[in-house]
Amino acid sequence: MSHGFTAWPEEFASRYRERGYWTGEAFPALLDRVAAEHGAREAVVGTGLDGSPLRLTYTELRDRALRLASALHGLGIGAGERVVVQCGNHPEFAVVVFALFRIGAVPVFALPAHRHAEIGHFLAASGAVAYLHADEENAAAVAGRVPHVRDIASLAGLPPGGPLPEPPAASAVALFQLSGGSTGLPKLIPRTHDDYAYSVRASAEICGLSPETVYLCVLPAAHNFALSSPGILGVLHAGGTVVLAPDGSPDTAFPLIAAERVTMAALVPPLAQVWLRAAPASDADLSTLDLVQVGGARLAPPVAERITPGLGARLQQVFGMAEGLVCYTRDEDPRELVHTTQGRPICDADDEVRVVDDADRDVPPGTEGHLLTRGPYTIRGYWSPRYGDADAHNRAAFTADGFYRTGDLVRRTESGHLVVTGRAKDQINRGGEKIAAAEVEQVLLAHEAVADAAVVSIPDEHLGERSCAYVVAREAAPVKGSALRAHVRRAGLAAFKIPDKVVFVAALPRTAVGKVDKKALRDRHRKDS
Ligand code: OOB
Repeated sequence: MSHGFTAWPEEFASRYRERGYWTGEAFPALLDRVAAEHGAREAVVGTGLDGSPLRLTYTELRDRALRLASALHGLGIGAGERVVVQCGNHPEFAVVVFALFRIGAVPVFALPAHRHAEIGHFLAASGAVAYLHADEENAAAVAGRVPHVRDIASLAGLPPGGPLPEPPAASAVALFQLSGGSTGLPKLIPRTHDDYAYSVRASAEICGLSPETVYLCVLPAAHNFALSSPGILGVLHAGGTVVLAPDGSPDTAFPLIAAERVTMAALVPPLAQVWLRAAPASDADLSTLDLVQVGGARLAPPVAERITPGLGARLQQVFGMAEGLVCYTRDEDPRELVHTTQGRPICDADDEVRVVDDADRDVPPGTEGHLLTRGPYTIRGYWSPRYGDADAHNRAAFTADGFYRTGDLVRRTESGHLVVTGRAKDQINRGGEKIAAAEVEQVLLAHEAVADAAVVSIPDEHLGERSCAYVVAREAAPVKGSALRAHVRRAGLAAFKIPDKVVFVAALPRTAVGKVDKKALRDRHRKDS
């Protein structure tokens, strides 16, 4: 498992241990600790995979996780082996995750929206031994490609598999998150117990979580924001209650807030706007809601200003990434900063942030530049045993001294807060859902009628950005935009990656060095609309 994993240099690892960020407590020990402390309190609440209400106390969560751990161990799934997990927002999600943690197997967190092309890629790229799913269609499409394809709902029926192995070391890789991607297929992001647990504990503290916290999880549970910032794991660390909602619509979420006396929720900006529009007309009691986190995509300051008056809760902006760095606005920040910045990093002393120009030279505060970062919970390389540490992608995505090139353009205020001003990576942020332009372009180019294609972001009032495919058609084969959209769907990609708009052009604009000029395409869209 260490094969393909880029470790922190020893000098950094020992500093992170000395300073107490890496405590040596792996997630199985965390669950034991909270089960001992808060045993009878409710840990996870929601609709079970069978459609009926399911409420698990800390003791029940621990017991179910241990039972499933034994069963999975009995199937022959062992330490260090990868398991692609795709589960909606159900209490069983937490059971599966802690079961895998306990036997040292490493979940690869697919999102519910992912379809068979993506799942197939995750299975192959991670060398997974199992796919645990809640989606028959995907399962059928990848059947036979891995030893174990199992419906999560059926796991409870597995026989116990004997005594459990030793729990994993905290320095081991605990899980894989997926990159939003900019160069084709999503990359695997290895997160260790030590580094992930630090980000979870520190986030829980920054957000003031306690056993009284009732967290409504409306974003996909497996996404880094909902899982760890502080998310599900942060709330469980603090002894609070996680309420898993199947979706974030006011019709679903507001009654849950009232019934469960929810104190906190995490939203992407488009959802925050939907909640703001729905709140005045709703008769649900939202008065327990105390903290609303908004992140994943740019929150416009005028919307930010409306959160507290409109929802009766404090606002916290969250700017994070699955690769590591997470920034929060703080309670003590002046309102102006909470409304106009995306916060500052978790770790004052050791989240190192550089803002640089195109030649990697630091720019002065207040000037826009590329955000580079390294620190106690930011990876030093994407994972791939096939490429190893010298992988060309890693050489492009990290500096020689280990800073991650986030691809975000930011400006740093004198106070150390970051304002996200743009993006250098070739990605579309569709209301928090990330689309690598190259991944969709490759699928479009595979269509017989397509000679050339470029996917760019276009502004959207509701989602912030949507995707637009500029397509050069082969003359001999006339084709419609709708046919190309259907082609992307048939290729087995998540629905959010289907181009929102298709525009046919005679040729794509090129830069002096012959690359597609995406800025010219975005400018052109602005002029045409
Ligand atoms: C979160 O993680 P990812 O991996 O899905 O996406 C990371 C990217 C960032 O590099 C940035 O481009 C964008 O999403 N982003 C934001 C943002 N938060 C994320 N852009 C502007 N404003 C924000 N507040 O999206 C994520 C992970 C953990 C916590 C929160 C979000």
